[in-house]
Amino acid sequence: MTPEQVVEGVLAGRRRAIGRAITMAESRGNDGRAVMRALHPRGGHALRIGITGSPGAGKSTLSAALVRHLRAAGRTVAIVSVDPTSPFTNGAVLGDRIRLVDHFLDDGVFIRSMASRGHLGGLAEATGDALAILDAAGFDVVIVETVGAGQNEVEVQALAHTVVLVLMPGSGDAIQAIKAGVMEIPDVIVINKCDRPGADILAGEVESALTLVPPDGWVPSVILTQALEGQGVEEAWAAVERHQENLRQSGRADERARDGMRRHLTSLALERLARDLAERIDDARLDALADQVVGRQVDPATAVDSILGTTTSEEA
Ligand SMILES: Nc1nc2c(ncn2[C@@H]2O[C@H](COP(=O)(O)OP(=O)(O)O)[C@@H](O)[C@H]2O)c(=O)[nH]1
Ligand SMILES: [Mg+2]
Repeated sequence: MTPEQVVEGVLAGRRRAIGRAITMAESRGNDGRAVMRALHPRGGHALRIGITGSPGAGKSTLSAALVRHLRAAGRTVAIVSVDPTSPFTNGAVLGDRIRLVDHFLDDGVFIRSMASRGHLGGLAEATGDALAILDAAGFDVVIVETVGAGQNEVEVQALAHTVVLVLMPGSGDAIQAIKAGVMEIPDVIVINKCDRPGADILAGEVESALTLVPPDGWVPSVILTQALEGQGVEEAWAAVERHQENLRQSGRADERARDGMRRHLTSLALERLARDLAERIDDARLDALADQVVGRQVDPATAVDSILGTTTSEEA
C-alpha cells in the first residue's frame, strides 16, 4: 500500500489500512511522516480516554467492559494498549473471562497493542500517532491504556481528554503519592475489584487524600467497580461524561488541550534528541572516553563535550 492508499483507507475506516498506518508511523520513515501529515488535519473528533494504573489493577478488563458498554450505546471504540502484559492480541482478549471475541468481527471496535519500547523513548511519538490515526479513522472513543509510571503517565495526561486512574484494594502507594503531591491528579478514580475486601476503606482513603489537593474546578469522582462482572462500569463512564461536561461548561477544555500539547511536543522533541544522540555516539569512542574518565585523564563534563562536539564556556 502506498501512503496515499493508506490515508484513503484510514479515512474510510478500513481496518487493514488503520493497522498499516500505525505500523508505518511506528517505523518512523518518510512514509509514516507523510501519512501523519495527511491525517493530522482530519482528526479532532474522538473522545480520548486515558486509563492508567499499576499492573494488575484491571485496566484491560475495564477497557474491555467499557467497549461493551459503549458498543451497546451505539458508539465506536478503539483501544491502544501500551502495556507489556496486555491480554489483547489481534483484537481479541486472552485469558480469564473477558470476552471481546464477539466484537472481533465488529468494525466498530479496533484494538492495538504497542510495545512499550523501554529504550530511548519513542513511546510518546508512537502513542500520539496511533491516537491520531484512530481519531482520523472516525472512532467515537479512543482509549489508551498504559501502566501508570514515569513518562507513560505524563504522556497519558498530555494526550487524553479524561484520565481514569484504576486502583484496587491494596493500592496504598497511590494514596501516599496523592498526599505527597507527586502524582498527577486523575479526573476519575476507579476502585476496581470491589468484590475484594478493603475496597470501601480504600475509597474512603482516596476521598480524604483528595481533600488535601487544591481543587482546580473539578474534584475527581471516585467510583467502585467490579470490571470483570461489568459492575459499576456504567457509573465509571457517567463520571467520564461528567468530567467532559465540566470541561465544556467551565471553558477549561482549550487550556487543557494546549497544556497537554505543550507537554506532548516537549516529549516528542526530547525523543528526537535522544535518537539523534544515540546515532551520534560511537561505541568504540564511548569505550575510549569511559577509560579516560575512569583513568582520571578527562573529567565527565569534558567527555560529554567531546561526545556532543561542544565546548564549555570556560574553554571557549
Ligand atoms: N476479583 C476481581 N478480579 C478482577 C477484576 N477486574 C479484573 N480482575 C482480574 O485482575 C487481573 C488483572 O486484570 P487486567 O485487566 O489484566 O489488569 P491490568 O494489568 O491493569 O490491565 C486479571 O486476572 C483480571 O481477571 C474484578 O473486578 N475483580
Ligand atoms: Mg493491561
